[in-house]
Amino acid sequence: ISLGVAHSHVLSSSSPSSESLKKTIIDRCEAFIQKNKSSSANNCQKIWSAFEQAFVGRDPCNVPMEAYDPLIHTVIQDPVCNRMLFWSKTKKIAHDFTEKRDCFLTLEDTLVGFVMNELTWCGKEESNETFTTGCPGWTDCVNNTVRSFWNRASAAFADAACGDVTAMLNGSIATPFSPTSVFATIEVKRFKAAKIKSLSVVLVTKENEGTTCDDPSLQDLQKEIDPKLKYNCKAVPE
Ligand code: AVW
Repeated sequence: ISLGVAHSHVLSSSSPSSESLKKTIIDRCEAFIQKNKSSSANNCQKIWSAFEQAFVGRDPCNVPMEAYDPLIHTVIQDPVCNRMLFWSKTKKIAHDFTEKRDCFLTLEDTLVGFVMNELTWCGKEESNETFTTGCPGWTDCVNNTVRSFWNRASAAFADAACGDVTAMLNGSIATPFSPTSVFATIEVKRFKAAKIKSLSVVLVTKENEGTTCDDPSLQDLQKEIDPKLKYNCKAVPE
């Protein structure tokens, strides 16, 4: 069965210079489709065009997440019920885990997430060019090119969530459910009780230290979700 999953250890992901962003994106897109036959209905050239129109010629601090709607609508992606893994402040450990276990899938294991992972890009007003340096950072302005992309892609990933959903959170920090994270501000808010049966939090902890499943921020998470959705939390040593 083709699972629609690609992992970074099997596919190369070179880092681009400004002229080759297009090449990097198309190469990654084609490599993904090669490995994930269920994605073969996608056209990488069309995906590039839809991506590019979101930010080229725009002030890089004034790209709302909706600018990526055409991109999200262009990508054909099967939902993968029961196997979706959300994460917050656990980027490395969550991806180390999904690399080893083909059953779970993060946003970065889907086509758009895989293609844009770790890239920086932006445009400029009154210019046709694409830049990969000198772009605003994550917190420099709210509607920056890169952050709006991840907000939009995360929204689409959460919209598609179904069955039993898992979230890997960091038990070594004071607030594992951080109210300013993408997980809290975008993803949890989009979880639909009609499609999702349960949310399982995996709280990654250092042996016998850090926060527990009783943490107040996790109680906030429980309050945020629809009461029809089953909630459970398990502390797991790293
Ligand atoms: P995260 P999220 N400066 O670990 O819940 C620079 O907080 O937000 O997890 N880069 C930043 C900043 C910042 N202040 N904040 C976030 N980032 C970037 C998509 C950075 O690349 C997946 F579906 C960091 O590694 C997960 O379920 C990344 O955003 C969820 O959203 C994640 O920050 C993870 O987002």
